[in-house]
Amino acid sequence: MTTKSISKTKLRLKNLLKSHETLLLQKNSPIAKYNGIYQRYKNPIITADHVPIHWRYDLNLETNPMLQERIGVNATFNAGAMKWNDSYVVCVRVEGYDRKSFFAIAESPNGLDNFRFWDTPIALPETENPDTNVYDMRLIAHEDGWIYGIFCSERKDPKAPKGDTSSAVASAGIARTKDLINWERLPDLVTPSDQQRNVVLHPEFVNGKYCLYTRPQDGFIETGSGGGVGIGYTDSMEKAIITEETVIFNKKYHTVYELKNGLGPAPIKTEEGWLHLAHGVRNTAAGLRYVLYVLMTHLDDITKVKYQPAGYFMAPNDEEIVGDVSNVLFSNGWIHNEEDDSVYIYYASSDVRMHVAVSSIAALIDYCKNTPEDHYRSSTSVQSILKLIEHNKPFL
Ligand code: M1P
Repeated sequence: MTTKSISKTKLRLKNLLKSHETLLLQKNSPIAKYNGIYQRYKNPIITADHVPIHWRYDLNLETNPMLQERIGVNATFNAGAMKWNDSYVVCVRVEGYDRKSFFAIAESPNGLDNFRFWDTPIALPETENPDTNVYDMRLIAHEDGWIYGIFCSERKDPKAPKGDTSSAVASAGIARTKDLINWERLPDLVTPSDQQRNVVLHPEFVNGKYCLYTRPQDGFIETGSGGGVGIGYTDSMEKAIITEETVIFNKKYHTVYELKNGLGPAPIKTEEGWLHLAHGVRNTAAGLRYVLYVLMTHLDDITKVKYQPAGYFMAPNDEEIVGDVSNVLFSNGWIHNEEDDSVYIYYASSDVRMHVAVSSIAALIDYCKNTPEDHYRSSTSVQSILKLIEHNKPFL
């Protein structure tokens, strides 16, 4: 290397570090459009470019004279979330160029911008049956005092015929921590279903048992005769076994959750009921479309839906529509700020980047109680509009 090229590389490194810092310090702001329910923000809060430079580059110009990126990051999405010592943390699914996902915590002082990854990604212990891929961790601060991370653990299907390099088995992996740094891996959840994804732990004991929301499925992608959001109970998380799984939120013909659905983050307790955020999937000529929807269950019977507004709560918008898996919104993290009752909804678009939208408990309760339900026919949808028009007559 000539002296000229070395100084050019040093300048490239300086600029790389500078532009990374500028990205991390970028302020976020609300977009102009507001529907009275939630406020979207302009910038994605975390992208692949937010991942620390020293996780991707060898910074020693003697061993990396061309300053090549050694380990590429493809996407940062589907993050669990929680409040942590007055700041906001998200447990991000970071996916490398090699298609493997892992988890990493990023922290922000205000939950809206300046998210910065902690020093190192999470070194998640494996079980004796190593995961090929892990993703979509829900963070749940359970009343037993542990923070649980429930995630999808994917392994090649041992029953796949020779030459089938795609068939996989999804199970619910379980880990727990007290500091979000040191994680204890527990055995995967055992359920009556062949496969599980989108499993969520209810934050409180129910009749002295741990309660898990499940998503039974027959195959890896298709839920098949399974599907819907199920519920089951276990005495212990150290050996979590559900023997009976009951579907409580069904998939249904001609809805936004016709093909499949799955719970997002752990529900939030309000005076009116448990607020749930879920994703619904339907098929289109352009492929699957994932949207977010909201529902509320009863405080005294968490298996019963109290309110379920018709249709979607959020759908992919403008630039959110395009990505590795286009037309997807997915959320597995939200934070309730008890001080002002705001709710920060962390969602990913098209399996690529993370965003935030801000709502409040009052707005979500109002949305649940006052948005008409789906009565499953065009004619009943028109009836809902006619009722609103009639109600509005004195105000026109
Ligand atoms: O690609 C969209 C989503 O697909 C899966 O979700 P589900 O199991 O509900 O179909 C998951 O792989 C998720 O990570 C992904 O965002």
